[in-house]
Amino acid sequence: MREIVHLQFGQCGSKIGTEFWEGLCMEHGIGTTGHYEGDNDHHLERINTYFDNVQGLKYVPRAVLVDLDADGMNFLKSNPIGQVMGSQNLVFGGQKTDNNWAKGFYSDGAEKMETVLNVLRKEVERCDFAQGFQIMHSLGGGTGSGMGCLMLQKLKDEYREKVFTTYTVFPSQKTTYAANEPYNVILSMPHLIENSTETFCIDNEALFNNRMRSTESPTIPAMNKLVGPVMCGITAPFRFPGRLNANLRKLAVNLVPLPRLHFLTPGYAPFSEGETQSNLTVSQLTQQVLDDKNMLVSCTPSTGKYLGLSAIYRGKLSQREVNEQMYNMQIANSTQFPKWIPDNLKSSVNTFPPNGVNASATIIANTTSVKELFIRISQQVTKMIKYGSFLHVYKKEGMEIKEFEDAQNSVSDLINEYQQC
Ligand SMILES: Nc1nc2c(ncn2[C@@H]2O[C@H](COP(=O)(O)OP(=O)(O)O)[C@@H](O)[C@H]2O)c(=O)[nH]1
Ligand SMILES: [Mg+2]
Repeated sequence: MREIVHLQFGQCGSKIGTEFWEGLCMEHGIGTTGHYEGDNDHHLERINTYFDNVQGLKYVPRAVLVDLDADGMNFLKSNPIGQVMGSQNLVFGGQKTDNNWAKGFYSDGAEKMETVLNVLRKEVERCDFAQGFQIMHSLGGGTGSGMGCLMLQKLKDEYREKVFTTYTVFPSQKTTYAANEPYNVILSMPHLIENSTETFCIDNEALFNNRMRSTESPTIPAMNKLVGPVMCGITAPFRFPGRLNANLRKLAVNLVPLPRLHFLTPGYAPFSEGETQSNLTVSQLTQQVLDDKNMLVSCTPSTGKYLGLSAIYRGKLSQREVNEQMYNMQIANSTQFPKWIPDNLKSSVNTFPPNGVNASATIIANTTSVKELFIRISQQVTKMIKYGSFLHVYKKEGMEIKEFEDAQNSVSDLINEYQQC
């Protein structure tokens, strides 16, 4: 069995991690005590990808949960998923990272890293053959961003041949937001560019805009509810039988033709529940899932190019119909598919349905229009650096302005590389 080891960092990591594990427990018939309560052979066939079976009795998420302050722990305690988690895999501290990347990367986070690595090594040793790691975190704060990046570096040093995946939340000025967040993002980016194999981008701006269409004041918990089904959709091929993206490595082969350009934009349909959304046809799902409004990044793939595109349909749908829809879509949008990457559109049907609806579609797009996200962040940083605002917070931790400039240059290079495709 090729296992995946999950790590989550900081407040946002804890919260989207909870959405992920709740979704997985439901889809695999695991109850709040960790016991199997389902009645479908597919539930357990590949459950070892994400769960350890403890003495044939219980299923425990292969997850390491880290936070430098008490936020993550408090949230976990207040949530039924907390009971399913292995208690020896929780690493929580009493510090505050004050939304400061330097504290996560250089000081408080670095001090806790050996403890985290010890927990992690035990998890890896328990695996038959771990295929790789997934990190869930945000880039706006201090723990998820700074310590998440340090973790990625340590993983790469120690487990060179594995696949490193991140589910990365980018901040938006439309949601809870501290003024220095763009700095934390920009400082993280060189690490993600160099050390992540595939990064699933989750942009709070897109989540906010999506929720704005159904409510006047979207809340973070409501936004998080959008993320759970998407992560379940992305990982469904790792967990249930199917033809596409059967593991992390194959996903990278299908979607990442140039190693640095691995910032993937997920899309999903249907985002809303209810009778009319529960039984969508292949044609309706295809139309919705490729709509710019259904993307988890605030960008316009309809004007960009696809370096790769995977479409994962779930439910009792016809593979033939999916192939036809995808073929027609590619013909109609041929300018979006560069000729130098043949065969870069892949689709498959996983007959096992998702939670709550009879059918869904998830896309993972390696679209050049993701550069719009990096341009947005980079422009915010440029303005701040010009006036030197908040830099003293980082200087106090021993950082120098050069590190900010290097990070900005690295993001500019990335934007240029997307532009040249
Ligand atoms: N989508 C989403 N964003 C969050 C959540 N919690 C915090 N954030 C965002 O993450 C950033 C703050 O990072 P946080 O995770 O609180 O910091 P950390 O605990 O130091 O890693 C801000 O941009 C918040 O808007 C969450 O539950 N969901
Ligand atoms: Mg925190």
